Amino acid sequence: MRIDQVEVRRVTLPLRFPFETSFSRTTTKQFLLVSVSSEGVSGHAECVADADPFYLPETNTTALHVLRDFLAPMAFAREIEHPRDVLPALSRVRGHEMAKAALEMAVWELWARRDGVPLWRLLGGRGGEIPAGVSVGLQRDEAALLEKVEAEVAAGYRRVKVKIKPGRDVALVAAIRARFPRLPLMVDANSAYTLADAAHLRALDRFALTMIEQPLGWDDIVDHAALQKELATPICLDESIRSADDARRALDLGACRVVNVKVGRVGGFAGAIAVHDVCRARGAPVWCGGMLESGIGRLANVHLQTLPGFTLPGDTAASARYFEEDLVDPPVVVSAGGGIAVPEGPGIGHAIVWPRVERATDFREAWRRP
Ligand code: OSB
Ligand code: MG
Repeated sequence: MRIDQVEVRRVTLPLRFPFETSFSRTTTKQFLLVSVSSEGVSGHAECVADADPFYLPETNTTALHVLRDFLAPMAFAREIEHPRDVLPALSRVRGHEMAKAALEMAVWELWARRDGVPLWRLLGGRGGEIPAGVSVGLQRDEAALLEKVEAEVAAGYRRVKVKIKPGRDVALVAAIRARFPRLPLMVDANSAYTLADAAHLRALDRFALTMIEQPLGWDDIVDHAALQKELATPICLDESIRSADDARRALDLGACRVVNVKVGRVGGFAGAIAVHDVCRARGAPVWCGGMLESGIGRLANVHLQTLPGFTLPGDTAASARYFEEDLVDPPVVVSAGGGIAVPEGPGIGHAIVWPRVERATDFREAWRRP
């Protein structure tokens, strides 16, 4: 297959509720939507870069630049035998995993549509249902946090993750645990601590958390290995894992016992499958993270987590938690039992509502194969 055209739109969607982490407070979701076409068939994928470089270094602007000036030309230059060949074909570009992933995932989506199969089939997963977990941002105070957790538990989510940062950690976790003694509960610090906080973080060990996500530096694995020796609670790495090699090094060094897989953070589906395989071979569970995606990226995450190593609920929640109106129809919904149905239709499996995409688009650019 040869790619005829790559089109990028910049899309802005208001979030129903601000999402606050240790590194920022987000009120609108702005992302690039990448579409690739070949012989009249198109595939679509959402880039998980943000407007700012506060989670990882890429931004929507760097992703646009790298896609236009490097990745699209490299992709045009090749005959693609299988979507798994796209990521290796882009390896001359160092880093920029989110930009690579958007292009790569769009090719997988195109391929699945062309073959008339759901993405999960192409990825090697299975149909049915996946368990849903939820990520709760920092709230105004303890009462607001407890109310939020209560609502998510009532909605059926099978595991709750709460964001923490220094000064807003141990006491909040103690309060949630007192109210929900058996809830599968974890915390995510988004790199808000240092190794000097080891004794403080050890205070979390008494709450039977399933894990603590990315407590230390966004690009660190060495300090995490030292911290894991001090903690009974398993460490899960997010930001630090940008390839299967990163996952191998982190697990072999003892820097974590669990890995959060975000397709966009590891260069696309091929990267995500490779991370999954490395972890599975080492007996380490993986789960699928989230980036406040619209339904397009959200459904890609649903398909990914049908692979067998995804043994824990991820951060894939219902569209309605984020958006008044999602870009896909039907939106992603969570059943009373906390399950998300895996689509059976071709590609991501739900229809993209193009008039809504057009209304939310403030910029677009397209490049054709020379
Ligand atoms: O660290 O997992 C994270 C959102 C944006 C950036 C980083 C993270 C998150 C989340 C939200 O935790 C997950 C979601 O609900 O999509
Ligand atoms: Mg995280």
